[in-house]
Amino acid sequence: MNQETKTREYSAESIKVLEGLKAVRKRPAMYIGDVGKRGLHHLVYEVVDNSIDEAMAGYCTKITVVFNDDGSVTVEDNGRGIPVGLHKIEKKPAVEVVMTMLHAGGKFDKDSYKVSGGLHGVGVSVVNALSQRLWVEVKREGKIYKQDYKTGVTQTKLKEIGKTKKTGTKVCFFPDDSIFKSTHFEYDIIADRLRELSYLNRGLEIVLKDIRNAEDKMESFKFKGGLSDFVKFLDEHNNPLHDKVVTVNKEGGSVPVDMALRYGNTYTENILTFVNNINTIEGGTHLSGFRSALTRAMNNYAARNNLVKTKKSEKLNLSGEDFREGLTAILSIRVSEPQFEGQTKTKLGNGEVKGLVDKIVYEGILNFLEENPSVGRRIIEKALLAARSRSAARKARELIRRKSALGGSSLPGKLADCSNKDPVFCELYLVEGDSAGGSAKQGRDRRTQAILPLRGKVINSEKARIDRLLSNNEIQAMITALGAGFGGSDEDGGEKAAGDFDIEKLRYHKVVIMTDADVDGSHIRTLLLTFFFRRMPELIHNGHLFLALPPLYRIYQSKKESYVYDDNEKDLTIERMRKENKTVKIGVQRYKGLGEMNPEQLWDTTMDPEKRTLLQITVDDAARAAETFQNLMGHDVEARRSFIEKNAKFVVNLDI
Ligand code: 0RA
Repeated sequence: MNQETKTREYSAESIKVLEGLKAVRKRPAMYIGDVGKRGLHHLVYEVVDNSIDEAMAGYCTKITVVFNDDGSVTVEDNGRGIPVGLHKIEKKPAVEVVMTMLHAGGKFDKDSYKVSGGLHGVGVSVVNALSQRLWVEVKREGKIYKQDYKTGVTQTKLKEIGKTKKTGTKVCFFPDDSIFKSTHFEYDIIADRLRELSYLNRGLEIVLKDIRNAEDKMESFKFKGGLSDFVKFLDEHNNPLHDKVVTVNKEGGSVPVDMALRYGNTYTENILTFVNNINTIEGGTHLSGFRSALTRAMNNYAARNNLVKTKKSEKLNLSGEDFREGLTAILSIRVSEPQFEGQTKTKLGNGEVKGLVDKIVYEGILNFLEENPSVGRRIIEKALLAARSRSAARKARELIRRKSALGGSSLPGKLADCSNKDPVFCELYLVEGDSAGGSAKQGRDRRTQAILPLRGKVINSEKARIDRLLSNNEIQAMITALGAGFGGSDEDGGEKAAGDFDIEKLRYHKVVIMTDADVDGSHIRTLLLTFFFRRMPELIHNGHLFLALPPLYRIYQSKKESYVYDDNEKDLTIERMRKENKTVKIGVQRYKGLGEMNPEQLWDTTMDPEKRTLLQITVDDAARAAETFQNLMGHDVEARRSFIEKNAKFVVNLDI
């Protein structure tokens, strides 16, 4: 090849490089997702990822991220430093190639676990292209080197600027405000991700400093326990069932697997999965492998150690679901060529991964349990409880089903049903207490209004396992009266079966909770709402659930009387009556309980469709509502206290 051809080739390459970075500036969203908050913060992740790679390779122990007061961000690591020697093909220092060529990382044999296609791993050159200014400093082979760039374009030669005994890489960049909607970094967003990264990379220290404001802020994340510490961080409020976290760690091999799990005193599961440090929210093949391994390993352990003692009459089958009740688990794996699928590209598609993860986790859990038999025994005991409650729940459900199948005569004895059989016109009043129930039975319109009196406190659905819930008389009576069955396919893992909840079979299109206007009444109301929200959400989502609004006061003056529903209305009414008739001193009766009203009064004030007020229960944000119920009704007393403190000014409405 003569000199001329070489030069031509070289410049052709250079043009390609420039076009590469121009493309990034032209369509930044293609490379970093968007140019909003997410994209901006992604710049930091991108730079940090490179340092994490160096840590994963075993050469870097500390990464520091600084928000500077001039708006720039510095990321520094103590790794080997990006190589500075001339790149054979590009004829430039390797560091310049890394900083200015798209995907140049691939030219080095060190990013086999980098993510292709996903948002991470697009290369630090993308950050360079989207920065007004960026400089890199490399400590290597006894020297300090520096190079400057603007919008990804090299401004200076790689200069030697000093001597050092240390090694490492420091990148400082100013995000381009002509590209990003805002260039303000949020401390908490970055802190959360850096904390997560340090959990995922055991022992790696990540420091975050914010020197933008008068008051500096700094946090250091370093977890000797890695995922084990992560699990403890997540499940600390769950009353752990065992102190020691179950861990599986298999380095090397084609798919390195790191896993930690612990059981707590809850009825839900919380499993987080990561591939190459990326949270795979949609799961995928690694999650399938994990689930199958967990079930097999636990069942195998239980069998080997004779922990499932079944009587002949009681055939207990421990299912995956039983082993996931109360589980907090984190699975982190490395895959060299991950295929990400799904809506948000966070579902791992690599088929071969399932079997590999399954095998490693299966063997790992078995080994761990053999070495920690007390942990093993407790887990199996918990799963047995879960299995019993599942089977008890099935039996309880079948009982209720059988009762309902027998027809009208099987309706609860306490129910005063209505004569109309068209659900559209029918209402079921759930009434607190037998005495109010009695008044309601006498006062109602018996064609369309059915009354079910509930005795005493209703069971707390947030704290009770399903079997206990179903063996509760009041709950049974409600389910039977409603006639729409209970529960569904997800519990038995099968198809929809006879007796599963079916909104089409609902016998009343209005279900009205009618409780006293006192503390007990509001508690019962909350307990009933919790039951419907947790166990019959369709009732709420289809707009069938209501609260009755009984009056708080009766205000009377000779033969005139009126009912008022709050204190403000009371004052206004008294004032009005005073003006109308000055001579007679006015009477005010405070209703504490529904039972204080006679049947006619109850009908007039609370049940007459012409005059009454019903509040329809709606749920706008299911996740928030779930959290609220958990706070109010769950095990965690501290959470309940803090919720009530935070919402103290709304406490009056808490139940509505
Ligand atoms: C390529 C090769 C080597 C290290 C790196 C890149 C490297 C890149 C970054 C980015 C941020 N920090 C980094 N640290 C290292 C290996 C060099 C060798 O063999 O010594």
